[in-house]
Amino acid sequence: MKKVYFAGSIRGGRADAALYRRMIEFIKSKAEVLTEHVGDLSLSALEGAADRDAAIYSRDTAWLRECGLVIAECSCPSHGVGYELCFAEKLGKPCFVFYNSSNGRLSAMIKGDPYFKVIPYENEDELFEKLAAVVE
Ligand code: 6IA
Repeated sequence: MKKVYFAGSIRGGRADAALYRRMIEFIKSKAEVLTEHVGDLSLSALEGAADRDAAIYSRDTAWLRECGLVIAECSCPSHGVGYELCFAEKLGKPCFVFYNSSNGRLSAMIKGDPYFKVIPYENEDELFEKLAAVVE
């Protein structure tokens, strides 16, 4: 079974958390998701203790090494997701970057990097159709 690292904004803002959860549930019907907590609606976006952040960094980078591919939802800008994409690129992991082209703004540093498979969508039907093509 494919192992998916799903990336979505946490401290960058939780406006799309319910969408992340729907995407994660969908991916889980076809693959293993290592980062289910990204879709946890109760996850706090508050600053955490430095030692906790160090543990998160070390666990997430281990999962990035372990995964077979990265799926990122980038409509809500996030430093962490940008970092994860760059880290995954350096590891040679396939990276699929979704963003809502009607109301999202994607950084030129992601949109302009030919390594990333950038997948714009305008509504959820289109998003899930395109997501199915990635995980099938
Ligand atoms: O900069 P951001 O926080 O928006 O970065 C979000 C990305 O970093 C996600 O794709 C996660 O994989 C990773 N990440 C950030 N925070 C966490 C976390 N707990 N647990 C796991 N992965 C994380 C944060 C809890 C804290 C806010 C108290």
